[in-house]
Amino acid sequence: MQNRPSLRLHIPEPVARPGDAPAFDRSLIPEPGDTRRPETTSAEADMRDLPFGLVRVLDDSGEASGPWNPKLPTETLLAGLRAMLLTRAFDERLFRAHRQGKTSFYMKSTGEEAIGAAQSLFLDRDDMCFPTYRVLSWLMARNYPLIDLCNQIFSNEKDPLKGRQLPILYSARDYGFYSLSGNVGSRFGHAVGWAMASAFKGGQSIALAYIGEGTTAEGDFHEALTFASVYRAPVILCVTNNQWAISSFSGIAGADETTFAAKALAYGLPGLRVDGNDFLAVWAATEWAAERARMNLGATLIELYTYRASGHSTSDDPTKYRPADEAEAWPLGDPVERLKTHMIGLGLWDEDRHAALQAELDAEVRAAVKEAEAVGTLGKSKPSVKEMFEGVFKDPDWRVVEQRRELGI
Ligand SMILES: Cc1ncc(C[n+]2csc(CCOP(=O)(O)OP(=O)(O)O)c2C)c(N)n1
Repeated sequence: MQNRPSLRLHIPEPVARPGDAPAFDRSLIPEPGDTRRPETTSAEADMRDLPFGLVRVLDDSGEASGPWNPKLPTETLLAGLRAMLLTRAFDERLFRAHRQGKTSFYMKSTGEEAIGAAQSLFLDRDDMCFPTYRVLSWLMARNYPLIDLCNQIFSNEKDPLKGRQLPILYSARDYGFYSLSGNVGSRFGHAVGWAMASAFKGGQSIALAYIGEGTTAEGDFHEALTFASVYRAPVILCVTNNQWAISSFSGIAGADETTFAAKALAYGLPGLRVDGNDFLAVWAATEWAAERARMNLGATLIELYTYRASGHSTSDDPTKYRPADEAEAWPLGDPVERLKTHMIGLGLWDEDRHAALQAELDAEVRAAVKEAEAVGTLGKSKPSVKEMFEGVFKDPDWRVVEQRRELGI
């Protein structure tokens, strides 16, 4: 007994804190071409190495290579670049609108724009995405009206959701964008259930869901994987590993022990680890997983390896918990710059056209913000109170009827 060591807990700590030099482990980043692309019909047991590789297409100089190269046509590359640039322009302007008191809350997706853009452009209109608050680029890629986003962000009379959601928790069924659930883990279960229903009805549509790496520590993640695996649900389950869950680093959710893609192994699902800052790699991995889902081969877990370049939200100050220059040190760069460099390298794009597109998109955002401001910003205009009673209950409860009567509306 006496020779036994005292028991102790292991508390994971990030390698770098404010004031330290940023440090990322490059051993987790193989070169494009190093990670094989198995046939989509392969058995899960024959691809258990994939969760420890990294699907990459673009190298550090912006050249595309390797077995995952989706060889996209020019118009798709352009559509992707446009969606990402529009997301960034919108994020910058609306973040500032929060600082000016025009909205109560905002969240940016800086550094993660390739994910929603590629997946939105790739999937069919009848498929359904169960989003997080950091995939605005999904809506941008499908040309969701900017004015509707702005009206919701300003919580004004024309808010399309009538004040029932937080400013950036959008809902756009016609754009394949399911109502954004503020309870972070729940979307995985919703997506699996939706996919199971699609298969149960003998349909053709598949689902895609996002969860942050921090949220994989919640039970919802594991319940969803169990159902997805057992019933071979046609769903693509994406873990966006952006290194931070507000101020908790990814190690708190288990990143030091294994990869998030490797969580798939315990459920007998294929797991892909993918460079989330590479538009082409995200596209290729999604294509692979979608093909399996459509062939009734079931779900795939995709870890999108990326970095949250901005704060978590307008309520967060990341300089309190991580080095200020950590985003610049992210070894997989910036998704917009990488696609731009790739297109310039192919002779499809140049700096002048890039600057002109940025200016055009910024003007579009400015115009939408102006139009929404004319309706009203936070507190200056509100959805009508009577909206509160409408569209919720098919047969309103007597208390609701009574409350409405008391208000005289
Ligand atoms: C069930 C639940 N618990 C806690 C929260 C508060 N919350 C909102 S975002 C967040 C962090 C999520 O981190 P992660 O899953 O890594 O996603 P990221 O924001 O980094 O994309 C938390 C704890 C919530 N919205 N829902």
